[in-house]
Amino acid sequence: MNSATADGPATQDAPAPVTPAGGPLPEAISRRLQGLPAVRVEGAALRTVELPLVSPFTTSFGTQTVRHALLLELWGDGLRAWGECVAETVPAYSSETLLTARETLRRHLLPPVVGAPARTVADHLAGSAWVRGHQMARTTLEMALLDLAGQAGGRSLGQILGATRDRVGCGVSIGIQPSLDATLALIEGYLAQGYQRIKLKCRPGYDVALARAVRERFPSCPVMLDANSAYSLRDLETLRQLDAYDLMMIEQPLATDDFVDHAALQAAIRTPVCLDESVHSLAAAHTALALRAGRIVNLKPGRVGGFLVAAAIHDLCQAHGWPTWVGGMLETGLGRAANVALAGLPNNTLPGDTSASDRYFHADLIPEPFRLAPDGTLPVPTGPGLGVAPDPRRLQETTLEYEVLR
Ligand code: OSB
Ligand code: MG
Repeated sequence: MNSATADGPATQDAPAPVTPAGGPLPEAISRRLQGLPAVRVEGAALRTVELPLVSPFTTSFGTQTVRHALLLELWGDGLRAWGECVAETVPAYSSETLLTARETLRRHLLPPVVGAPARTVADHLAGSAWVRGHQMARTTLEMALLDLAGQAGGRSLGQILGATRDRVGCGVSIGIQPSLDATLALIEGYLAQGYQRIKLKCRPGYDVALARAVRERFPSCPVMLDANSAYSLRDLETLRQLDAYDLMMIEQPLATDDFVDHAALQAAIRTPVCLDESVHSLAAAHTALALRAGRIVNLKPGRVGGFLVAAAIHDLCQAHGWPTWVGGMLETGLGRAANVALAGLPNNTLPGDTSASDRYFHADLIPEPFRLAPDGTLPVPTGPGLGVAPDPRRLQETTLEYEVLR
């Protein structure tokens, strides 16, 4: 059945809700949700905030100077909860954008939740389980629901997800710089702050000389590269040359869907391949493991459709002996708090892209920014839910758009 609506062309009716909990959830997810109370969502608001970055961030697909983030605020039973969407303004890292995420949330993900009777997180999410893709939008809703239910039940996100440590080791992701000297100077500064590993963005033509220069200057520093899909197997000779520099790993050298090529590459080089973009679901993680398309997985909740799916991928990788670590998408303190909670899980044995607030912003959204300890760690938040909330004044200063949904 098709119907024309005021705010768009003919649209299909939404499929009947999947009941009662979207079919059987993977055990790794249902186990984590056990014991969380049902929650009522009385209202929701979407807001776009703008935070200037401390310095431009350049990857193989472009340069960012500000972080625009979509925040979801839910309230109910006297509580207020937050979700952060990691989609960017352009569909370069993934096919989602702030606009597709916003539209998916307001048209499809939020209507089954806002104003519904008290429900468990699983049952709230089941109302939109039919939505295909839009992982970043779905993660935003899941994050806010976990914050709400965590607050209602007195459990931190780390406890819900199964964190086993109270501090997590942190690395830092350095964008492509105008010169090698600029890169070396940045590395020196971050190492002095305590960061446990350095990730360098690379691209064809800015790779072997970069690795060589860094190795010469910092012989024993844990270093890795992130190509954001800039190579193909035609570049095998270049990628092979990187083996000489004792890199911890090379992240996402090939295209998102190139599992077979990643497997061929991993068989041809010594440097461990770490998958980022490729692992966009639990099934994709299965594919990567079965094909040996790498040896390490970067866990990003927004990319896989939620913190619970990310935790399930964590467990799967653990069972296969692949280390995992938690990536980042230049999150504000809200998303950072959630990422740090996920990073507390036991198989996250490598330092994550969970850097301190001042790596990204002069002023974060949360009143107490994340500060790096001299040993290169951040504390896993212990308060119920996310354990953090935005500072109202900072919200006001950074908000570009605000919309209440009822
Ligand atoms: O590929 O890991 C990536 C930031 C935006 C989009 C993609 C990536 C990144 C980073 C930054 O590398 C990680 C961070 O948040 O510090
Ligand atoms: Mg990456």
